[in-house]
Amino acid sequence: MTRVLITSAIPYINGIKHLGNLIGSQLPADLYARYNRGRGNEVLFLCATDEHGTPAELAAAKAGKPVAEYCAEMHEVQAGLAKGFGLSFDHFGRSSSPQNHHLTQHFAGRLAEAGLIREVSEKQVYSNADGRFLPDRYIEGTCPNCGYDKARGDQCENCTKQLDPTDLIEPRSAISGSTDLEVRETKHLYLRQSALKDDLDAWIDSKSDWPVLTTSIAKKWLHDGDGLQDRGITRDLDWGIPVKKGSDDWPGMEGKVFYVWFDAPIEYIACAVEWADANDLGDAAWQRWWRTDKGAEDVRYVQFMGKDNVPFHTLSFPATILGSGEPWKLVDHLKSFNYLNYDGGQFSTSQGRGVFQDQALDILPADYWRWWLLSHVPESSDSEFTWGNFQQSVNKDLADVLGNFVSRITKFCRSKFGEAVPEGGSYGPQEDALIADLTTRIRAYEGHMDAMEIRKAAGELRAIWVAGNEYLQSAAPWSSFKTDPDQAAAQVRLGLNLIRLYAVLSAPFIPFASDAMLAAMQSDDRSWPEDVAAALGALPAGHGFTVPDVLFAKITDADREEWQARFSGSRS
Ligand code: B3M
Ligand code: ZN
Repeated sequence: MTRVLITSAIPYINGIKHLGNLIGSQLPADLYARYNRGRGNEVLFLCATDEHGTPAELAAAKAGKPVAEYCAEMHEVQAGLAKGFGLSFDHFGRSSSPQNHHLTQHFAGRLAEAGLIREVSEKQVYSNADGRFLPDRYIEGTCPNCGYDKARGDQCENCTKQLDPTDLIEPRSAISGSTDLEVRETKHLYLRQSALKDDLDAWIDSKSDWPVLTTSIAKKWLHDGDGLQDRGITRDLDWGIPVKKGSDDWPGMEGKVFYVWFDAPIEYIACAVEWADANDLGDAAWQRWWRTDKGAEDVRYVQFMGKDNVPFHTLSFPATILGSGEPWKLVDHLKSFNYLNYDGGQFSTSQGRGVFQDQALDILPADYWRWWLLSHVPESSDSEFTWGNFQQSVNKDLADVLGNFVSRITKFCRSKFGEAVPEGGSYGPQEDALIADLTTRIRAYEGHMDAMEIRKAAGELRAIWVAGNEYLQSAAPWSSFKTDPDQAAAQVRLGLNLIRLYAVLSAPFIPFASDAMLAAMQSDDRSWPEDVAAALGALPAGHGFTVPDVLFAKITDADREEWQARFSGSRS
């Protein structure tokens, strides 16, 4: 049994996320977690809310709430939506947790001892109109690298370049819009990433199986221009983790906090501690996932994230871990994604453009979204959500192929044999051919899932559903029943067993429908079909079942038109 540690990028606390955010990390991570559990691996799947930094402060100010209160409330909202989408986190933590405060300060202390932190007296943007320094997102301006005019002070989301606020051309305050800005002196801590460049380079070179999207971004920031730059890890903000060296004060750093991108990845570790604490498991329980001196050398650690997060995960966070000199687990595989666009443009949180998670669940069950998003995940390039494509995919794949199969076989059996798996007859050449075909396809499906080739996996799963439909069409038990009821019984028995098999195979993509199918088959046998012939005998003759409610309702043209209009404008 393999042990697999899975983390999804932790979403900012600043409001309800759109579907582009969901498919950019959490949903693929959940797919992989569910698949690995299904294969019998031991999984620890962690996610959290990213609660510090300017995004949290700005959102709380907008909501007119103290930031701690805002974060606590929004964490519950995000946790509820995650549950609604079936995200099967073992723990959904908070980067503002005491555990993360402790660990973040611990790492800073270790890095300081290792000589990897330097104090820099630097010039920072001060807004006269706002009466404060303007770090990160409090400043917007034009990207010096690509010319994008809404670049933020920490990063350009257009070209992914990590920025410092003073790099921006024509900067303005994100609070007041004021351009009455001046530069003042303030002291900050810098992580000497440049001193770790060779270690990072060698580590990335050792990852021959990483997607090109991941390594090319990392290599770019290691080698382009002046190479890897040292990174400011403190900010002049009130809300955040106070700057300390372990548990000691850091002279000259009073009133400052760590930069959100310093503490957010450390939350991946702290989240495991929160999980162990919440379940009273003791330190050994989390250490065996995170400390290579305490058992984590056997763990396979996989991270999921959008492409804009790659530099932080391939350079900054590994620099923190390597620089600590302690035996923490480093990521083994990093799966990154392009962007999902919305109906001819971009999803936009600020403009309320696109479908947000709460709205999505208001109009349709989670599995409809899961299936479309995962089967159209922006893997090798950006992809686009359109209502037409969504309607077609749901109606065809889910309703016509899978839903129809389940409905036909259960209804036919009920009407001719009653609500139990029929006995009589035996599998013949046609069934053997189906089993051989399914065996090939299931092995291919496993290969794609192991490799995290999500679109290919979705395509193979769809082909597995189609194979059952085609079998049913050509076996035609409704005809054979008239001449050879025993043969029809064997065909129906196979069909009912296929429903259970489909439930098991499909669970990572559509867990709610999978549960409904298993419930209808009155089975909780979720064992993975290592041997397909055996799996198709799991429900013996005489085993009871019920005809499930419609698994997937079709999306009508009227629905599609209404939703398209409703979500085109701005969110109210
Ligand atoms: N919160 C950005 C994002 O949600 C950031 C990820 C942190 S991962 C440690 O895309
Ligand atoms: Zn740019």
